[in-house]
Amino acid sequence: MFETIEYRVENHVAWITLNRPDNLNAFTEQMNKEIIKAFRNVRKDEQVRSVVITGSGRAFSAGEDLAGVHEDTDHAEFLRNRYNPMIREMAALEKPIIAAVNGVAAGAGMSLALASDFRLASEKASFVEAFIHIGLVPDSGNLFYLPRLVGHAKAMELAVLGEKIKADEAKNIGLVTSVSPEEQFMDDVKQFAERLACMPTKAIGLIKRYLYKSWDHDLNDMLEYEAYAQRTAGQTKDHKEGINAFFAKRTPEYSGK
Ligand code: T3D
Repeated sequence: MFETIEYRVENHVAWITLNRPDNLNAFTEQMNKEIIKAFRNVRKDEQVRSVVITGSGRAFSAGEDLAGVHEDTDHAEFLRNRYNPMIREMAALEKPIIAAVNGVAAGAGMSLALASDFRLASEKASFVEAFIHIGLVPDSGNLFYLPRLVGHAKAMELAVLGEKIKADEAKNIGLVTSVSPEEQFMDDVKQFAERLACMPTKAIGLIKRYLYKSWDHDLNDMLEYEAYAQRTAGQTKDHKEGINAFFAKRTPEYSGK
């Protein structure tokens, strides 16, 4: 079904693995399309309650496959057709996305990690805003997410200087949630993804939707959005289960409904 990625679902977690290890999982048009299709599968599949995106081999992703970039490439159309739909799909997905950054994340590979809701890093992970080294600007949502994650000054430094940062520094600047030893990394990712998949999925989706809204709305708007979101969350089975479990002094069993 897929040629450039692998897709599987296990314990309510969808695993998307970029699978062009010989090219450091650099993106091709087909890979962009397949990633979008995989995220659509996640959206439609009620069994899936969290999603992990990672890379096979030593890299997370080296960004666009530069073999496919030519002098006459229309860069705007390139982005509009291939990358922007992928980033929009991720932002609109009301389930948590975890980027399991196993190795280098460069260019649009870094953008993919930034557009995820959580970034977990292996000690082998690194991040590089590679665009500047080929005279381009960060794209695929990178200029949107980066300053929001690390602040304007750090975003400027990373994007303009294009220096590679290692996992520990990424943790220090708030880019990643955790750094794991290489041999333990996938177990840690699995545990984290399965933990999220057992949580109240609808509430997580609402949190994601309204955190995005908060970026261009004022306090009054947000108070109203929160009221709406809370009414929606308050009507879920998971809310009832949370209250029942609280009074019964037991661990809640959320169904994601
Ligand atoms: O408008 C548009 O153009 C579309 C939008 C584009 C978005 C973008 O992503 S632009 C940015 C594209 N990405 C890059 O510029 C990154 C280029 N790669 C690197 O800077 C480095 O390779 C890495 C930092 C990612 C990794 O460095 P390192 O030292 O671990 O590996 P390496 O030796 O540089 O690379 C290994 C091989 O992968 C090498 O091939 P070889 O010599 O073994 O045959 C290298 O050429 C190849 N490779 C790495 N990145 C890419 C690539 N081949 C094609 N495309 C790549 N992006």
